[in-house]
Amino acid sequence: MKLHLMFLVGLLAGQTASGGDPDHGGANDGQAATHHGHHDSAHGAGNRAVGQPGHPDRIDRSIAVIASDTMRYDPPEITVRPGETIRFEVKNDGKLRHEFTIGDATEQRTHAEMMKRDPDMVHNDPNTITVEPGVAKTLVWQFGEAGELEIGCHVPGHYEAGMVARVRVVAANNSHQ
Ligand SMILES: [Cu+2]
Repeated sequence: MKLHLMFLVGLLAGQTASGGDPDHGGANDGQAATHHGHHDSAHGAGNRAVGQPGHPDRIDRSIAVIASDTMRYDPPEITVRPGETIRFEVKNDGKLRHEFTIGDATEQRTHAEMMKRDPDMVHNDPNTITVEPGVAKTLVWQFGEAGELEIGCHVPGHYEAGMVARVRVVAANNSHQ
C-alpha cells in the first residue's frame, strides 16, 4: 500500500515537472522526471513561486493600476491565475514618485531594507518599476504558483503607510472565495 502511494506521488511529481508545456511528448517523460529541480536554479528574478518577467507577445490580460499620494494602489486587491501573464499599466496620479514591486512578503521586506540604506536607489530588477509623477509605465509579469503575493511601493515610508496591494494567485475554480 505504501509503495503504491509513493508511485502515485512520483507520477504526480513527474506531471508537474513537465506541466505547462503542451509540446512535451510522451517520449520525453522519462527525461522530464530526471530534470526535477531545474526550476530552482537562481535567475536573479526572484523565486519560481512568484513568477517571472512575462513575454510582451503573450499577454493574457491587462490590468490598469493607479498609484496615488494617499499611499494606495487602485485596485487594492487583484486576483490572477497561476501562470497567467499580466500587463500592468501603472499610472502615477500623484506628485510623488512611486514604485511598483511584485513579490512575496519576504521579498517586500528585503526590498524595504535596501531602500532604507539607499533611499534614492533606482531599481532595474525585472519585478520592479519606478513611476515618476504623472507618468504611466507598464510591467509584464507571468505569475507562478498559487499563493498570496503583494505589490508594494518602497519609496521610503510608503510601504509602511500601507502602500500595498494584495495579489491572490488562485486557480479558476477557487476564485469566488
Ligand atoms: Cu509610493
